[in-house]
Amino acid sequence: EKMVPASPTLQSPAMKRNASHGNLMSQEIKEARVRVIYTGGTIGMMRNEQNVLAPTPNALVRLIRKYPNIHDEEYAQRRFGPGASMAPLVLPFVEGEARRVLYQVTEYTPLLDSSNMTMHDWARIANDIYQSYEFFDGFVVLHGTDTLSYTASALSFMLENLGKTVIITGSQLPIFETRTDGKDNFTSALIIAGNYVIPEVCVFFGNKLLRGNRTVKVSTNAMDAFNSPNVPPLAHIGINVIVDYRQIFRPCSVERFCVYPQLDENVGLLRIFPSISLSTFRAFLAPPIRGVVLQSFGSGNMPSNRKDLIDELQAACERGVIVINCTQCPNGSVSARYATGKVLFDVGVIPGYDMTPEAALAKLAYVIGKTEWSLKVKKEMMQSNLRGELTSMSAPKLEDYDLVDAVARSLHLSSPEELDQLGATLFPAMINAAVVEGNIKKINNLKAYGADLSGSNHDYRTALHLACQLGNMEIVRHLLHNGVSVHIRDRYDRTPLQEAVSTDNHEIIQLLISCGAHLTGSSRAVGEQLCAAASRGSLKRLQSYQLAGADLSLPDPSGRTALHVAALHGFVELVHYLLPFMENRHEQDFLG
Ligand code: ASN
Repeated sequence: EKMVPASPTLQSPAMKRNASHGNLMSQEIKEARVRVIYTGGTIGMMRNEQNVLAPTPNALVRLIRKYPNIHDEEYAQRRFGPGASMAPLVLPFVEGEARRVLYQVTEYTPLLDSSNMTMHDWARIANDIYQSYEFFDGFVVLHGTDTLSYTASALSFMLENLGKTVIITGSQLPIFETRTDGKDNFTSALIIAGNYVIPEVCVFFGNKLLRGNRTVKVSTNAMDAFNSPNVPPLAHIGINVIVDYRQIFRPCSVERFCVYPQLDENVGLLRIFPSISLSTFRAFLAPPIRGVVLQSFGSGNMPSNRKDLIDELQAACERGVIVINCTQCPNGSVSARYATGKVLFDVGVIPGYDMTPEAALAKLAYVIGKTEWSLKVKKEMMQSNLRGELTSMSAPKLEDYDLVDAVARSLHLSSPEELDQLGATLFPAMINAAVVEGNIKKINNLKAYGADLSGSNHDYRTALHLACQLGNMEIVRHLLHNGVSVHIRDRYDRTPLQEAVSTDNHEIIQLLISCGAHLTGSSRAVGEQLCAAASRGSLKRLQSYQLAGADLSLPDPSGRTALHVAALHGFVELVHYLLPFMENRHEQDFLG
């Protein structure tokens, strides 16, 4: 089953009633669906008999249902019928956002203090996101703060070609307490996951959205517990949500989303300190270790007068252990500026640039776990920017905003907010003009000027919507190779894939599908479209839906399928085409 709302758990009897009776209520404000994976952490903890905080099973959802700020019971009752205890929760509509967020919470057993989490728990989260990927617009993972940065880093690597928003959050004080950061963190994460396509594993904490693999926990006390020392936040939440689209890291490979959960656990963090003993050092590097994050001093330095240690490192590298050099400083990058640093590079240690120790460790576990990569490729990958986790020295600098600046000057606009606003208005229009012209050079120029190629206009339509509508395969391919999102839905809920289906461009449909695009909307609506195509005798449209992944046996609201309609109109060719897709349905379905 591929359609988002057709998920069995999300389609209650009342939803079906509303849809089949043409109830327009749900159409007034569009909805987004977010899956919440609740793994544990302070956010859902309560005090136990010993008066310490511990996870409390089966409490979070029960209590959320009573909090009108987090759950709109009235809307839920209208939408799903009274007493539907398994129905999704509903975030009250937030003024200024495009969609109302429906969310479904999956509570893990056992709930964990994140200090108890292991790599197996990371794999469980990754697999759960994978299993339900097409049913939801975005994902929120509720997690303890202690090891949150490790999980965020690991997930960023394990979720390959991610196209949807994944946000990990938690809190310093439980959501049930009078003073809590849990409520704000949770609701903001839901709003962003449901309304913004940010194809990264992010961390939301203290009013900031951070790239997950750049985060570190910096405070045991402050509500602002996480920091991203080497890159600015992806978004800030004040009265409004302000996303910095230029910071978003977009996968540029035309491939489908998948997960790689096989991590290698034989990795470790080795923090150098003055007078570290050879025996400690040697014990750490001994088999079965396969990857080591060497946390060196300053800009990547090591006591170069300790030949005993350097020899151990060289021997380890020669045995095939991958040793990656990261600094102990929270901020900045390693480089071979000093003799004490160069000595490491000379014996085969790899630079980790400005990766956090958490990201470097998770990346090592992922890269070493990749069975299809040779040792050489693994070493190259450790130094490459895979998910925005490191700033390599060769990264090109973004050109200045001079185009927008010129317009801004003539309009007498000057503040950074005004410039951003102007860019967000001008760029989509200019990119669209270049798409209409079919001018790839212009698109590239605009990108160099700082335009976000996934940016949308006031109808939330992107350049990819337009290129698909126009059927320009070359531009579609170019946009996809530049990381443009396939999942953005416009004001009328249309995705680029729907544009390609509506214009029966099979080549483009196939390309979008290979990039992870999928149909959205209810299965009933697709059934209706299939019947409409059959009534027009349009074989091509039926083929378009089939290529887009639709089940051609889906019925319309009256229970008729495209085959019924084709038979009724005597379209023999269509009947022949459709029959093989009806295998799963009972013969009786077609009687009469
Ligand atoms: N010990 C807790 C945990 O990591 C801390 C928290 O969530 N604030 O699960």
